[in-house]
Amino acid sequence: MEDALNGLKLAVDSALESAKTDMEVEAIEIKYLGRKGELTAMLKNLTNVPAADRPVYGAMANGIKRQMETAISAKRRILSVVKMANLADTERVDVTEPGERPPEGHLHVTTQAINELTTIFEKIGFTRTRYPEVDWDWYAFEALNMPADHPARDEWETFFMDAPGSKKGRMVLTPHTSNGQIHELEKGDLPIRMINIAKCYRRQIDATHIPMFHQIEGLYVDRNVSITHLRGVLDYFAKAFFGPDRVTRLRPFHFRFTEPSFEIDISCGVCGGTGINTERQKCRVCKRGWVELGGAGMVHPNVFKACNVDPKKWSGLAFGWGVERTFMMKSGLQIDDIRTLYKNDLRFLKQF
Ligand code: FA5
Repeated sequence: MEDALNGLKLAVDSALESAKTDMEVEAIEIKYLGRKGELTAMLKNLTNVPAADRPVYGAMANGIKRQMETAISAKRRILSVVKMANLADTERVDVTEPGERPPEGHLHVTTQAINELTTIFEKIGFTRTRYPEVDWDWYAFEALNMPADHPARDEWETFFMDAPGSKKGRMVLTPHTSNGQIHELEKGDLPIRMINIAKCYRRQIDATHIPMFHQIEGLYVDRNVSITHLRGVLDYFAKAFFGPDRVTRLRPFHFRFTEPSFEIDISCGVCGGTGINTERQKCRVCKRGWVELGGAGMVHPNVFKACNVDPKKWSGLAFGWGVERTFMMKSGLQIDDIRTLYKNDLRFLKQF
């Protein structure tokens, strides 16, 4: 028994000697000291030893067991010290190596267009303002010379809010940015050079209409503002946004809040304003060399009066158009469905 115990101790010592990893040490521990281990089996066999000898062999076996445990712990400590000492080589981190870049998004095309429009108009002294996108009837219609029940309101296909009204009428989701004109004039801080870029809502959806879109509204009020100024501003914009060879034209139109009123056309970027394409056929993009941009005109005297501004002293020009449509008209981009902008298709959006 004594030899057998010493033999086991020697076997453990030599196995530990050659062990190089924690896993190997663990395997040795299980082999000799585990529940089915060799020393454990010997301890169980003590029952076969004559009763008189049992205390001596029992003490001897437990002594060997403790020695083995001590040797195993010592080996574990050594391995851990060696591991720490080698860490600098095995797990070295080069802090100067470039890191991994997380995927980076970019601004949506509409936001890009809004930023570009803002910069263009700021260069000629316009300031961007913000007005509510849920507003009172007074600002969206009434003060814009569209009294209640006037048929002109039908053109705006408005969403009305299911909310209590006030002295200023019902609440609406703004169908255009022209409400900004009234807010600005009511402040009475003249002269005015403002642009209002905001979301608009109409009950419309097809290839050229969406229920939520953006408009840019411009208002310039000063002494002796004339249609010449309007033409100048629009031509400046057309060249800055679309390119140096683009020009605008004004077509007589009717808006309740401007007099005279116009629709603004811009020369077509695809056929160069000729209406004929490179294959000598009718241009598929434009109407005879021109594409429609938006509306404009000289501020109606009734609008001034509604805001307590004297139309005999002050005159003004106003213009407004859709941001999405303007972006789509940019040279070289032939997007044939406005809804493409909001489908969240990254293959499309990543191009811009
Ligand atoms: C107006 O909204 C006038 N407030 C513009 C104006 C301002 C005239 C100042 C005079 C002075 P209109 O309804 O035509 O006008 O809309 C202007 C532009 O908004 C359109 O040319 C188009 O570019 C854009 N637009 C209108 N409805 C939609 C829609 N459902 N989806 C996308 N764009 C739209």
